[in-house]
Amino acid sequence: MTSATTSRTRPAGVPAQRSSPKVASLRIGLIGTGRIGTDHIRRLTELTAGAEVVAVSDVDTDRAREVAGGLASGRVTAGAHELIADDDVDAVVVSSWGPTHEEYVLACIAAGKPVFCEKPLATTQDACRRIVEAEVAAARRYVQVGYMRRYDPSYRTLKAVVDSGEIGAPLLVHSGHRNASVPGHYTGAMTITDTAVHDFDVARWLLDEEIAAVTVLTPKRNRGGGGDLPDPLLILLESESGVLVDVEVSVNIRYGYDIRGAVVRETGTVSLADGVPVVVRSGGRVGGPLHKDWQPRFAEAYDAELRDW
Ligand code: NAD
Ligand code: ISE
Repeated sequence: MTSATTSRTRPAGVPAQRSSPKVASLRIGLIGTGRIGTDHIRRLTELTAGAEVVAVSDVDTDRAREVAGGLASGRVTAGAHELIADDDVDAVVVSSWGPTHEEYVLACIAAGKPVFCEKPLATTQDACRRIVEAEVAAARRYVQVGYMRRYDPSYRTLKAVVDSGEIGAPLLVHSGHRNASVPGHYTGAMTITDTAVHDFDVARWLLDEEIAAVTVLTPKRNRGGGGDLPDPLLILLESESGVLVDVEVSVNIRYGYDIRGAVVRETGTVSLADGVPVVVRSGGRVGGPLHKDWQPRFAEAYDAELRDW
């Protein structure tokens, strides 16, 4: 296999890998060394026992080289398929752009390698189905999708109350997904495939049932947002048993990153606490700092999901 050994200069933001010898580490290859990919490398190298990142790949080869330079023994492979086929790679993280996921996840299943795939699993229904069918045909669980909300302490507490049955059966779920802004390459379709997918996953997980019907409403557009983006969106999901889930997606709301969740049940409600880490009372006002984006809001959840994988 062709590989390019890289400079050992560690760029800003790329962690130093522990150099102490490890016993029987899982050797991980990572495809897509962008924002979350780099953060996952930090998690795997600094926070996850028994894991080692040994190879990386990215179409932006300069970026991949820069990231590999910060790893104790990581290298850049000639391409993503070479990384998946590499005998020194036991398992793969796919953190490249959504439309690339299907090809890489299918290749991992074909190679018999477990894969942690960032959401979305794929960007079309047919592509997702092909992956599910390939995994079923392989008769083994190979794929975990990066739905980190399932590992978030506040969502887990919400689910524990739902599961306890304490306040009756669920009737309605309210889900609010507000992003301060989104990157320039973000498209209208991504409001569903990149953002609302988290709310769809949470609905299925909280209710423990499938979604039977979906309606997407496009209200008056946010004038301050990104050009033609349908922003905000209101999505109505209907579960098999008739629970209604409303999802507000806002992708340019500017005031901060604000994730909301509430379940209305027969004799009470349960909600995520208001998304501020601390409450400040000052100058005749009460409030607090909001997270600026998903990275700090779900930091603990990302750590926990990778450890679990
Ligand atoms: P990013 O643009 O910072 O990084 C993506 C990287 O993928 C880039 O370096 C790009 O060069 C690389 N890439 C593109 N096409 C490729 C290909 N064919 N082969 C190899 N590399 C390729 O984006 P990001 O924010 O890090 O997002 C990456 C993925 O992670 C997306 O699927 C996104 O939805 C997901 N994500 C999930 C969360 C979450 O909360 N779970 C948060 C952010 C991003
Ligand atoms: C991003 O890719 C994520 O997954 C974040 O969790 C989400 O809030 C954001 O909308 C996506 O673009």
